[in-house]
Parts: sequence; C-alpha cells; structure tokens
Amino acid sequence: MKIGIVCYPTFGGSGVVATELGLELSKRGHEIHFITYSQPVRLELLSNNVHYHEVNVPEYPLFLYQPYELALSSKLVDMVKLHGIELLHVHYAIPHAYAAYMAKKMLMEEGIYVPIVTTLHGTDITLVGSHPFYKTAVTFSINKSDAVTSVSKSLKDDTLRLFDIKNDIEVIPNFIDLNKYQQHYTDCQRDMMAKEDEKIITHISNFRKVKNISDVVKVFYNIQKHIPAKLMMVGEGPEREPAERLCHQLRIQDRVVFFGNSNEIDKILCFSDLFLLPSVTESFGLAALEAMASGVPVISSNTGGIPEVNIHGVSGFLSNVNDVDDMSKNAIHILEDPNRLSKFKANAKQESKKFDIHNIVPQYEAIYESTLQKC
Ligand code: GMT
Repeated sequence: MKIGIVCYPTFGGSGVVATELGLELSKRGHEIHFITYSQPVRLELLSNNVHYHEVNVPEYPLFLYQPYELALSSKLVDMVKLHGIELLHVHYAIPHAYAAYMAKKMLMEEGIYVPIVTTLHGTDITLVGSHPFYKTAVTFSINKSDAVTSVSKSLKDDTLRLFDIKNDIEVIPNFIDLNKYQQHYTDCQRDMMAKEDEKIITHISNFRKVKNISDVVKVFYNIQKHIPAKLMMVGEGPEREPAERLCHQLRIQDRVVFFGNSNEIDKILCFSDLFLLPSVTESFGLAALEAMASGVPVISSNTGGIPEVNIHGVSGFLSNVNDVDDMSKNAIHILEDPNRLSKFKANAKQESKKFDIHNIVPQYEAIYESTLQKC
C-alpha cells in the first residue's frame, strides 16, 4: 500500500508512534510518505520506501496565526496526486483529521477517493480537543474519518464520553520495538552517571503541566533521603525551569541531571533503576512502556491508560494522582531490596512484550485493508 502519514514531528508520543509505525510498515513492503512541517525526530533513515514531504507555511504579516491547516490540506492533495497515495493515516486529531477531510473533499472533486484513518493519542481528546472552542470541529472530523483508532481503552472511553461520536473506535495500543532495548547493564556506561551504590531514577517527558513534574522532584527528594540516588530528567518544556528551581530549593541540585531532549533515551534507560510518571492525565504513557522494555520498573499515577501498561505490583506501582507519599513509599519498597528490584525489573521487561511492534503493526494493516475495501 502507499500510505501518507501525518503527525507532529517533534519529541512527543504521537509523533514517535507515527514515525516508528511508518518505518515498520516500510520494512513490511509498504511505501510510506511522511507529510509534516519538519522531519520527524526519529526519522533518521529515508529509503526507497520512506519519503518525507515538508509542509511549508509562508509567513504573511496580515495573519496573526499562519493558516497551517490550509497549507497541510493543499500539500496532502498535491502528494496524493503526485505519488498515488492510497490512504491517509493522521495521528492526533487536531488539526490533522480536519485538514485530511478537506483534502479528501478536494480530491473527490477530481474523482480521486482517499480514505482517512485517524488515530487519537490523548491530549487531542482529553485536554485540547474537548475545549469548547475546538469541540465542534474535532467531533466533525472524527465522525468523518473512515476509520478511527485510539491508543488505549481508557482513551476510547474518554472520547465516547466527551464527544458525540457516530463512528466505531478500535483500540490499537502503542507498541515498542523490543530489539532496540536489548542492551545489557554492562554496556551502558552507568559509572559516568552515578556511583556504584547509587540508584538511578529517570523521568522522560515533554515537561508540560500535565506531566506533574514537581511530583517527580518531590518523590525523588523522599527517595534520596533513604537511599543514595541520582535523578535523570530527560526532555524539554515549560516545566523544566520551575523543576530546576525546586531542586535548588530542596538542595538536591547536585543529585539531579537535566539532559534536555535526547535521541538516546534507550541508553539512558539502560542504566536506570526506576522510572517516574506521576502525570495528571495520560492516555497511554509511551515513555513508561519504553522504560519497561529496558527492564525499568515504573512508579506512576493511575490515571487514564497507564494501568493498561504499568501493572500494579508487577511492573511497578500505581498511586492516585498527586499522592507523593504513596509513590515515594512504593519507590523505596522496590529499591531497598536488591532481590525485589531484580524481580520488578524482570517483570517490567516481560510485561512490555505484550506491546511488541510485530504484534501491533498488523492491526493497523488490517484497518487499512478493511478501510480500502469499504471504499
Ligand atoms: O502530551 C503528551 O504527552 C504528548 C502526546 C502526543 O500526542 O505526543 O502524548 C500522548 O500520546 C502518546 C502516544 O500515543 C501517549 O503515550 C501519551 O500518553 C499521550 N499523552 C497524554 O495523554 C498526556
């Protein structure tokens, strides 16, 4: 199949999932066209089967907001016609599903029919999409998609609760390429980051409010009072600076490393002992799955789709949002006993296998095939 993939190309779960999906589909013989405003961060290898088309939005002083949807739908029409793309798979409803619908209508005027598969990722539903200013257009574009998928059962339930949806929504969970996480502890250069007796705690996110970054710091503060430890903070976003200030206030700044964005999270996870994800909402928690695939247990909140990934008492522990004391207690419980830590590490790795890319990607292929057959 010739598939056009639209996503946010930045560091963020939906863009990562869309890029990894496209790359895996290309390995399975499909021709993939990424259509985005810059090259997706994990799209390192272009090949005969993988193409990237940049959406340009010229600046014009009249516009306070540059019309990205317009540029995207024009580009989609042009690329479908030029490359014979058979299907568009858009990740994150806003504004991608809307722009794809416009492209589909324009193409129909020329007798070309291109179906749209929309994958809902989380904040496009729970935070942004359900805002009254967007809700009408988001409902419309979900209902006008030819197929809709969501990355967790919890997100499907949220979508049905928050919007008036006429379409079926199929749950296809996020996935992981386990081969990327096969490094062994000894390959990781752990000694560069911490002393032998120190535990390494890691958090990876886009440092937005929803990630509850201050709770990451507070949980770590409690941990290091009992167990020698270092905190690795990976990612960039508006909450990074407040978190750095909090570390100074708590006088733990020399125990915390802020890396910024990284393309080497597998290396950082390789030497980590515990992963923290105390989010306020989280449709899935791809970062938690990446940690588990590296054999890192997860201390998380129990919000949204996280309980579908992190299994309480097996791959880690779940607590109510903002329950810093419970998260700290659970973290110390795992870290203080080497046998228990080893058991949780092995369990985390085992649980991640449920989300193996090779089991999940065929579910998308099946959706593409059935959608194309319907049209
Ligand atoms: O806000 C984010 O975390 C980014 C956002 C995105 O669209 O990139 O992440 C969402 O999609 C990820 C991939 O499906 C999920 O793993 C995240 O849980 C989800 N984020 C939230 O729901 C907050």
